[in-house]
Amino acid sequence: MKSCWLSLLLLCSLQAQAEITVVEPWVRTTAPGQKVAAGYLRIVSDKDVALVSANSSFADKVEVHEMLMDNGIMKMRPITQLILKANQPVELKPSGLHLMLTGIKTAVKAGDTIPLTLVFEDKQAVKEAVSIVFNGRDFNNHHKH
Ligand SMILES: [Cu+2]
Repeated sequence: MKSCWLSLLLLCSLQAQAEITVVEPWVRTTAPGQKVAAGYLRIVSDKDVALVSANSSFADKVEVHEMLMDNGIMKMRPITQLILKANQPVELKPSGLHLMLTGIKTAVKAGDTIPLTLVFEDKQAVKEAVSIVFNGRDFNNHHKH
Protein backbone atom coordinates (compact mmCIF):
# COMPACT_ATOMS: atom_id res chain seq x y z
CA MET A 1 0.00 0.00 0.00
CA LYS A 2 2.79 2.33 0.94
CA SER A 3 4.53 1.83 -2.39
CA CYS A 4 1.29 2.62 -4.23
CA TRP A 5 1.11 6.00 -2.61
CA LEU A 6 4.70 6.58 -3.43
CA SER A 7 4.26 5.88 -7.12
CA LEU A 8 1.17 8.07 -7.23
CA LEU A 9 3.10 10.93 -5.74
CA LEU A 10 5.88 10.37 -8.22
CA LEU A 11 3.44 10.45 -11.11
CA CYS A 12 1.95 13.68 -9.88
CA SER A 13 5.27 15.41 -9.58
CA LEU A 14 6.29 14.24 -13.03
CA GLN A 15 3.09 15.53 -14.55
CA ALA A 16 3.59 18.94 -13.02
CA GLN A 17 6.48 19.61 -15.35
CA ALA A 18 5.79 20.64 -18.89
CA GLU A 19 7.28 18.63 -21.69
CA ILE A 20 9.09 21.18 -23.84
CA THR A 21 10.34 20.18 -27.27
CA VAL A 22 12.85 22.26 -29.19
CA VAL A 23 13.38 21.66 -32.90
CA GLU A 24 16.20 22.89 -35.12
CA PRO A 25 17.95 25.43 -32.91
CA TRP A 26 20.42 27.51 -34.89
CA VAL A 27 22.37 30.75 -34.67
CA ARG A 28 22.99 32.82 -37.74
CA THR A 29 26.67 33.21 -38.65
CA THR A 30 28.17 36.62 -37.92
CA ALA A 31 30.77 38.87 -39.49
CA PRO A 32 34.07 39.31 -37.65
CA GLY A 33 33.75 42.03 -35.02
CA GLN A 34 29.97 41.78 -34.89
CA LYS A 35 28.87 41.79 -31.25
CA VAL A 36 25.34 40.44 -31.62
CA ALA A 37 23.92 37.25 -33.06
CA ALA A 38 20.39 36.00 -33.64
CA GLY A 39 19.16 32.55 -32.66
CA TYR A 40 16.16 30.70 -34.03
CA LEU A 41 14.21 27.56 -33.16
CA ARG A 42 10.80 26.02 -32.98
CA ILE A 43 9.37 25.28 -29.53
CA VAL A 44 6.30 23.45 -28.39
CA SER A 45 5.17 22.69 -24.86
CA ASP A 46 2.47 20.24 -23.78
CA LYS A 47 1.32 22.72 -21.13
CA ASP A 48 0.82 26.48 -21.02
CA VAL A 49 4.18 28.01 -20.14
CA ALA A 50 6.10 31.19 -20.82
CA LEU A 51 9.70 31.57 -21.86
CA VAL A 52 10.85 34.08 -19.25
CA SER A 53 14.60 34.24 -19.66
CA ALA A 54 17.58 32.77 -21.46
CA ASN A 55 21.30 32.71 -20.92
CA SER A 56 24.46 31.41 -22.53
CA SER A 57 28.13 31.17 -21.60
CA PHE A 58 28.75 32.40 -25.16
CA ALA A 59 27.05 35.79 -24.71
CA ASP A 60 26.74 38.49 -22.05
CA LYS A 61 22.98 38.65 -22.47
CA VAL A 62 20.23 36.73 -24.24
CA GLU A 63 16.81 38.27 -24.86
CA VAL A 64 13.73 37.40 -26.87
CA HIS A 65 13.04 40.05 -29.50
CA GLU A 66 10.04 40.67 -31.66
CA MET A 67 10.00 42.58 -34.94
CA LEU A 68 7.56 45.36 -35.57
CA MET A 69 6.96 48.01 -38.20
CA ASP A 70 7.51 51.58 -37.09
CA ASN A 71 6.87 54.19 -39.79
CA GLY A 72 7.73 51.70 -42.50
CA ILE A 73 10.93 50.63 -40.78
CA MET A 74 11.39 47.17 -39.29
CA LYS A 75 12.52 47.47 -35.70
CA MET A 76 13.11 44.96 -32.95
CA ARG A 77 12.06 45.17 -29.37
CA PRO A 78 12.74 42.91 -26.35
CA ILE A 79 9.76 41.09 -24.89
CA THR A 80 9.77 40.03 -21.25
CA GLN A 81 8.01 36.74 -21.81
CA LEU A 82 7.08 34.60 -24.76
CA ILE A 83 3.79 32.80 -24.15
CA LEU A 84 3.57 29.19 -25.28
CA LYS A 85 0.05 27.78 -25.40
CA ALA A 86 -0.20 24.04 -24.83
CA ASN A 87 0.62 22.07 -27.98
CA GLN A 88 0.84 25.17 -30.18
CA PRO A 89 4.29 25.38 -31.75
CA VAL A 90 5.96 28.78 -31.87
CA GLU A 91 8.58 29.49 -34.46
CA LEU A 92 11.45 31.91 -34.01
CA LYS A 93 12.76 32.66 -37.48
CA PRO A 94 14.52 35.33 -39.55
CA SER A 95 12.40 38.52 -39.86
CA GLY A 96 10.31 37.40 -36.90
CA LEU A 97 10.72 36.46 -33.27
CA HIS A 98 14.32 35.65 -32.39
CA LEU A 99 16.73 35.19 -29.54
CA MET A 100 19.16 38.10 -29.43
CA LEU A 101 22.62 37.22 -28.18
CA THR A 102 24.44 40.37 -27.12
CA GLY A 103 28.16 40.57 -26.34
CA ILE A 104 29.13 37.35 -28.07
CA LYS A 105 32.58 35.93 -27.32
CA THR A 106 33.67 35.20 -30.89
CA ALA A 107 32.21 35.33 -34.39
CA VAL A 108 29.71 32.58 -35.16
CA LYS A 109 30.80 30.27 -37.96
CA ALA A 110 28.84 27.55 -39.74
CA GLY A 111 29.00 24.36 -37.70
CA ASP A 112 29.80 26.04 -34.39
CA THR A 113 28.03 24.70 -31.33
CA ILE A 114 26.58 27.27 -28.96
CA PRO A 115 25.10 26.20 -25.60
CA LEU A 116 22.04 28.06 -24.46
CA THR A 117 19.63 27.63 -21.57
CA LEU A 118 16.00 28.62 -21.85
CA VAL A 119 14.03 29.18 -18.66
CA PHE A 120 10.29 28.55 -18.73
CA GLU A 121 7.69 29.26 -16.10
CA ASP A 122 4.30 27.60 -15.77
CA LYS A 123 1.02 28.90 -14.33
CA GLN A 124 2.12 27.88 -10.82
CA ALA A 125 5.30 29.93 -11.24
CA VAL A 126 7.38 26.73 -11.32
CA LYS A 127 10.53 27.34 -13.31
CA GLU A 128 12.04 24.81 -15.68
CA ALA A 129 15.39 25.24 -17.40
CA VAL A 130 16.01 23.58 -20.74
CA SER A 131 19.57 23.45 -22.05
CA ILE A 132 20.06 23.24 -25.80
CA VAL A 133 22.96 23.28 -28.22
CA PHE A 134 22.48 25.67 -31.12
CA ASN A 135 24.35 25.19 -34.39
CA GLY A 136 26.00 28.00 -36.32
CA ARG A 137 24.43 28.20 -39.74
CA ASP A 138 24.71 30.45 -42.80
CA PHE A 139 21.56 32.17 -43.81
CA ASN A 140 21.01 33.67 -47.22
CA ASN A 141 17.95 35.09 -48.85
CA HIS A 142 17.60 32.21 -51.28
CA HIS A 143 16.38 30.11 -48.41
CA LYS A 144 13.90 32.62 -47.09
CA HIS A 145 10.37 31.30 -46.92
CU1 LIG B 1 17.05 41.41 -31.94
